[in-house]
Formats: sequence, C-alpha cells, structure tokens
Amino acid sequence: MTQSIDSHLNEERLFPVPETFAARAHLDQSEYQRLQAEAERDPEAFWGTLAREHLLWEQPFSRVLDQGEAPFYRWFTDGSLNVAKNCIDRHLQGAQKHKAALIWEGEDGSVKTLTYAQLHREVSLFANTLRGEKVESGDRVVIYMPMVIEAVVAMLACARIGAVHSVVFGGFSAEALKDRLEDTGARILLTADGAYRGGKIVPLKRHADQALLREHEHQVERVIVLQRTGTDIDMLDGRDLWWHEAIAGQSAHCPAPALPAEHPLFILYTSGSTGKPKGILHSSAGYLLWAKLTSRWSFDLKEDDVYWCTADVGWITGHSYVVYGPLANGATVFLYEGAPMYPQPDRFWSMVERHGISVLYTAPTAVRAFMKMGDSWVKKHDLSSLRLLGSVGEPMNPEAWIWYRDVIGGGKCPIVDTWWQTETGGHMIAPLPGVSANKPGSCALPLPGISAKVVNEQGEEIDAADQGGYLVIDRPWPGMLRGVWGNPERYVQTYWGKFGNRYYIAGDSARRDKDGYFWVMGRIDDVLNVSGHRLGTAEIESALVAHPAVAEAAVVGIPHEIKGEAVSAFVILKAAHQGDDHDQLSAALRAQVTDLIGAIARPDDIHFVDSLPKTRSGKIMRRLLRAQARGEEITQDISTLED
Ligand code: 6R9
Repeated sequence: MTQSIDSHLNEERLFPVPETFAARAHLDQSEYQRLQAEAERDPEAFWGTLAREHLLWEQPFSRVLDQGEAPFYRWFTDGSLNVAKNCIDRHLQGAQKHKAALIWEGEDGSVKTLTYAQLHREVSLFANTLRGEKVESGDRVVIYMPMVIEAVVAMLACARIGAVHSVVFGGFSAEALKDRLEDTGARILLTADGAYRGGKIVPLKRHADQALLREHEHQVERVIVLQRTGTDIDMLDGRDLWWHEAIAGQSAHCPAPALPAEHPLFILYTSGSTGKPKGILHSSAGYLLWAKLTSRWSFDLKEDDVYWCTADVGWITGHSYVVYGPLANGATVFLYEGAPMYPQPDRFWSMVERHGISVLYTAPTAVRAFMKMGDSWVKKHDLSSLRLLGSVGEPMNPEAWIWYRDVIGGGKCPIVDTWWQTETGGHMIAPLPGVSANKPGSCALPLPGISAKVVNEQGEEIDAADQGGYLVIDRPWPGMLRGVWGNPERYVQTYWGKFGNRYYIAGDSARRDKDGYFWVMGRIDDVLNVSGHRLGTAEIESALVAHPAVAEAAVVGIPHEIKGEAVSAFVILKAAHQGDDHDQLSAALRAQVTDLIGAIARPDDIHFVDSLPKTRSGKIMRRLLRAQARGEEITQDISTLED
C-alpha cells in the first residue's frame, strides 16, 4: 500500500515571535540556521562541539559517534563524566551555591526550598546510604515515591554512584510495580509510607508490600521507606528501613566517580499498544547533553527564571525537564506534590502567582481540563510573571492552544509545543521561542541537529502539504534510547525494522506544511480508514474541540459495511454547556466537522461522556475506546490506565 494519510484541516493563524523575546533569546533565527547548517555539513563535529562546551568531562572523549553496531549507536564512548556532578557540584562555585535548586510545595500548602549546596548535601548523604547497602555501579534501584524532594534526591544519588534508577510512577498499582521490579532485577526499592493526592492518601508502602510477596520473582532485599504521611504501615524486620534512620550518621562527603559516557543512567517503562511495557534504556553523557541543551533552547532558561514543569518524575518529562535538564542548566525548579485541582480548580494559578513562576510546562490534558472549568478560576490570579508556556504529551487542539495563549499567557507568551517521546530523551520538534512563529496545533520545526522526515509506506519522503505519513528521524542523536532493557530484538523490531534500519520510527503520523512545519496527526495505530481515506485522529478531534461547547474529544474507527470504517466520537462538554440538548449538539458537531474537514470525517455517532480513558500521564487511550465502541473485550495491557 502506498497510501498516505489525508489532511483536510487547515489552520492558518500565525503568531510571530515577539520581538522583545527574539532579542534576548539563547537562540534566534540566524543562530538556529547556523546550527542546522553545521549539523547538516558535519554532524559529528556539530555534536562534538556542543558536548565539549556544555558538559563537564572527567576524561574528554576523542570519538563522537560509534556506528559499528547500528542501530545500537554509541556516543562519546571513550569519554567519562558524572551526571550528578554536572547537575549539582558544577553549580557550587560562588553565589550560585546559594541559589534555590528546588522549591517544593506540598499538597497541604507547606513549602520547602533547597539551595544547590543543600541539594548537594542531601544527595551525598543518600548516595552514601546506597553505598552502605552495597549498591554497586550498574545495579538497578527502583523508585516508587510521591512527588517530593526526596524522589529527586534519590534519582541523583543513584546517578552519583552509577546505579541505574527506574522510577515507577506513584499512581501505579502493586501489579505494575511488581512487573517492573521483576524486569529490572532491582535489589533495592525506595518508597514512602504514603502519598498525598487530592486530599487522600495513596498507600504506597502497602502497594509495595503486595508487589514484594514471596511468590513473586523479584530480587529485592532492601526497602527504604520515606515517612511522608504518617500512615500506619508494616515494617518487615531485616528488609525495611526508614529513610531518616538510614541517612542518619552518613557522611555528607561522597565522591562522584568518573563513569563511562555510555554508562546506563536509567530505565523507564513505557507502554506499548500491545504486549508488556518496554523498559526504555538511556545512558549518561548523550542523554544529559540532550536534556540540557533542549531545556536551554526550548525554554530559553535564564538566571532568574522560576521554572515549573508539572510532570511527575515517574514520566520521561519529569526525568528530562524536572530533574536532569534544568538542574544541568543551574535553574530554579519548582515542584508540586499533589493533584492539579486540589483543593480548588485554581490551585495551579495560585502557585504561579505566589511563586512567581516564569516558565510553565504542562500537558494538553491539563489545559483542556482547566478550559472546561471556565476562565473565572484563572482570572482570580495575577499571572503576569509568566513569560513562556510549554506543552507536551499530545497534539494540542488549536482552540485549546488559543485558550492557553490568551487566558493563561495573557496573549504575550510564546507557546512551545514540544514533540518528543520517552525514547528520544528530549525535545525533537518544537517552535523555539526566539526562532519560530507559532501556528496553533503545530510543533513547528526540528531542533538543531535533528533531522526529521515524513515518509510513506515505502519509506519515501512525502512532499505534499496535505498528505501525512510516518514521522521518522533519519540521523542518530545523542539523547536517543540505547535499547529496550533485556530485549535487543524488540528495540530493532519496534523502532527500526519497518524501513530496514534506515530511520528511527516514532510510531506517530504527521504532515509538513508549505513552511516545513510539522503537524502531528496522532498515533499510526489510531489512523482511521473511511471509504479508503486514511484520517488521523488529531484533526477530527480538533474540529470538535473548536465548537464552543466542547472541552475535549476523542475519535475512533468502528467497522462499517459500506465505508469500511465509520467515525465514532466521544465528547466532553464544558461545565457551562453540560445541560445543552444532546440531539441539537450532535447535529451541530457533525455540521462543524463537515465544515472544517469535510463530509468524509463526519462522525456517525457521537457519545457525550464525563471522562475519557487516559493513561496516568494524561494521554487518551483510543484503543480502549475502540474496543468499547466495537463491543470487544479488552485484552490489551491496561496497567497505565488512570481509572
Ligand atoms: C514526552 C512524552 C510519546 C508520544 C508521542 C506522541 C505524543 C508527545 C506531543 C505528542 C503531539 C506533541 N506526543 N508530545 N503529540 N504533539 N507535542 O509524552 O513521551 O509518554 O513516551 O509519549 O506522545 O504520540 O509519540 P511519551
């Protein structure tokens, strides 16, 4: 089959780069073009220069890229460094030492600040604790903790001594934790008695106990438990230790050894659409370089920014843009422990105001949820400290984008819609704030050094602006995954196999417009085939969200005798429209999709729902809706499902 994916939705709004922004940005148009040209001419020289300039090396590298076992690429192989030293010790010179590294707000409103010097001390204490537990370089440590400072400390302590962390999101079940403990073969588990979430306590330690039942095939010998909620828990003699007791009496001096550039840094599980979650493996120098550069470029981080990425450290966004990227840049990172709407829907805006947040990075799911609640919650607060807004996780529907820009950003902040994946380590395609004009719903252009393309089933580049295909990356980059933990075949087959190892295949569909801007159309697996027209999910959903009554929408294909597939839509209404007549609305929405896209995409049925099945990181799980709409039994992995 040579068919590409049809695009019918044309979003023409354009918001130029604010001039004041371009003048001060780390990257402007000419610098961006210079970097792209350099990367094109000599990729290895390009990456080598950046790696020397931006990382602190113990042993400099002489070799940039080893392609000997492609697609298992290796970077900076004969160099060595320490990731934690790059994120902390580097910033202990002069006044920076007393700069806030982390500002944390608990769900109960308590606030804690840690300077770089204090962070250094906490990480050293805990790294020595791990050493005392005979954790050696390369050993796996599973972290199942709330969004508290100690979770960041635990990650950096592992990095400091070369242990490989695997963070399991605190919202995951005992079962999900058990699978990840078994797959990593970790000997140590770090957890807490409980986590606060939406005014309730999530019993983390109890989940951990269930995951650790004797009949399971884990290797855990030691559990270190942070006291957070004071929940009554069982402590198993000889296995369980309190965090505060474990660090008592440890030395605050902990040498940071030089580790090889390719030393594994972490494993993070990501759910495939079929089969077991994959343990995505990232290594040290290349990952850190990319997390650092992309934080600097995309968020234009400056000395006095107070930066907040709302992701939990259980996701890649939390790894790259709460911990490694911003700290490597010496930034001040804000962390929030709890639920976004707790105790009221203005919690986020109250924190932006009180902490003077200047850069905010969140997900479309959150933006749509706030939009659904209405503007009044936002208007209660002074958000003038904001200067840049970021988005990640899903395509941003243009109407949600406009709301984000106008209502949250006061019409003055560039919106940086970052397309990337757990596997890519950091941002790949984004409108850099001093470089690219914004188009609502587009993630714009590849970052310096990144070569992205859209190709058809044959792997040939598509050049028509109204045709989409596979989004692929055709040159290796330092932040790329190094494999799937324990399963090299799955790495090759999932990400490279289809086009004979020529491209990294992201699994998303996308198109490029006449300016070369990328528009992500959804996951390839979710593409609908209506009367022979292949349609991505994002455009139809955006056409629905463009209706003033709609806050969020998801579409799936259901079998249809004549058309092959018909469009079935699930729609969430804004709070102010919940009482509207459904028949009238259905007709209006069908007309709206016909207007904006064409009759081909008109939904056959529309379901008004209160919620959509989402992953814990807020992505709509269309495969579950599809199964539901088709009346099929759900057989896929649902360990990442929210409800
Ligand atoms: C960082 C992260 C990756 C998938 C990716 C794509 C979707 C992420 C997006 C986006 C459109 C964006 N995605 N960012 N789609 N525009 N700005 O989310 O990693 O959890 O591995 O998910 O998320 O479908 O392939 P991960």
